[in-house]
Amino acid sequence: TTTTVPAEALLVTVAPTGAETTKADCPRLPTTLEELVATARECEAAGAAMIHVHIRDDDHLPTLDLARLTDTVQALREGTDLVVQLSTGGSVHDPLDVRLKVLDAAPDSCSLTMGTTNFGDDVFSNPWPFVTELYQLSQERQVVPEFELFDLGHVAALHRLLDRYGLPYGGRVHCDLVMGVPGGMPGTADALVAAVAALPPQVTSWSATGIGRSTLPVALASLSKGGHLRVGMEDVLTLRRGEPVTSNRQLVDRAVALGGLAQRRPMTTAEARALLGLTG
Ligand code: KMH
Ligand code: ZN
Repeated sequence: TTTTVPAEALLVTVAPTGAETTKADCPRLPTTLEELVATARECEAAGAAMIHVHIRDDDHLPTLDLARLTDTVQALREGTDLVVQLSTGGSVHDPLDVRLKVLDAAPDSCSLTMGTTNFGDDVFSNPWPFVTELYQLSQERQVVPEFELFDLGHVAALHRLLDRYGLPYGGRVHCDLVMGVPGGMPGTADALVAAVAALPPQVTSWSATGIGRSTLPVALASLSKGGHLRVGMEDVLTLRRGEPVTSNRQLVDRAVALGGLAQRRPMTTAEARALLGLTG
């Protein structure tokens, strides 16, 4: 049977952990496998259909350890029906060769950032040869990429990639606008409209996330333009000034509520798989 995805269906992706926040600064950040699976289950029940995963080691520090990644994919598949997307971005300190190895953990999807960007005081390195190697590896391994676009230049690079290397595994093209990173495009409705207008014609779906205080303007702009939403403690740690996020579920609940105002209802995991071209 084929699942069709109606326009009112809203993909909510949860990015619960990230690589930047410390457990000491944010004790509620899910950093252990148990915490991650519990968060994933709660967020699925609240309406998320995909999870964007960064993992931590026993000291709660970011890691791309392959055995841990493999266990994580398995645990999330056992505990949830979410589409499992592993980050290939890792942290700004992860070497490119280690980031390529993430695909050995055989996730459903992987993030694929379309260019180098200043990232606060650091540099998030994504040279063109790395982007093309990771892309071709994702095609070989049958992993669906989510193209992460931090800047309008990344949108231009996506045109170039798709024109030269063809469509991703699954035949759909899904991207995520990551806005409001210091060094990337600002988290404003104007920037979102410009980026969406510039997307390549092959793009079949897109979401957006605004970092920090840009989370609400970006979410509202995305809904206005018919886009999907990514939310989570990777991207924002306060619900409003002075009120810390205490669980990823709060952010998924808020995304679902905003979607409801825009007459969008959360997409099922089956619809998310259809959206992304994940058949089996
Ligand atoms: N942690 C950032 C340096 C991704 O997951 O692919 C990169 C990042 C993007 O979060
Ligand atoms: Zn990430």
